[in-house]
Amino acid sequence: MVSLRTTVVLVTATLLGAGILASPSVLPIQRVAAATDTIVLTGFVAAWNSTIHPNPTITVTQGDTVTLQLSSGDGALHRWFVDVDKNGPTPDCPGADFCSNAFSTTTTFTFTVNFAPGTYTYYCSVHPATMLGSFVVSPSSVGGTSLPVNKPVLIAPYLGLAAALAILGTVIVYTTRARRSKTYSGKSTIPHP
Ligand SMILES: [Cu+2]
Repeated sequence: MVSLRTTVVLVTATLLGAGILASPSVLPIQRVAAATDTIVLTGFVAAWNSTIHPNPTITVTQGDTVTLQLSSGDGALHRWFVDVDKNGPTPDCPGADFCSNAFSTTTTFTFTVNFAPGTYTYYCSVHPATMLGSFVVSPSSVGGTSLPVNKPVLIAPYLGLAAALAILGTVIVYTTRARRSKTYSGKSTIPHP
C-alpha cells in the first residue's frame, strides 16, 4: 500500500518536473560575445594549403575576430585578402576588402568580420586564378537565439527540493492531525455528569 506521504511526494515532484519540461525554455543560455577564429593558411602558387582545387572553405560567424596565420610554402610572394565588395580579384585595401601584408615568409593578419552574412571569395592577390576559395560568414546569434538546454540535468535539483518540501508538508499535516486527535480523545475521557 502506498502511503499518503509517498503519494504527496510523488505527485508534487511529478507536477514540478512536468512544469519545467513543458516550459519552452528554462534558463535560456545566450551565445556569448563573438569568438576568435584562428586560421592557418600556407600559400602555394597552385593553391592555399597545397590543396587540389577547390581551396579550403573558411567559415566564420559575423562579429568574430579572425586571425590568419599566413606563411609562404613555396617561397613565392603571396597576399591574402577577402573580397568583401565582391568586385573580383582586385584587392581594395585600404577600403572595403580586408588584406594581409604581402609575405614570402610568414605574417599574421587580424580583422573583425563586420560585414554582412553571406558567401564571399578570398584570394591571393598575386595568384588570384589558382589561390582562391570561399569565405562564408554565418549570421550572428548574439543576443537572440537560445541554445539547446539539457532539461533532465536542470530538473534534478528541483526534484530533490520538491521531495524535501513535500516531506516537510506531510510531516506538518501529520503532526497537526496527531495534536487534534489527542485533544479530541482527551475531551472524550471527561466523564459526563
Ligand atoms: Cu599567391
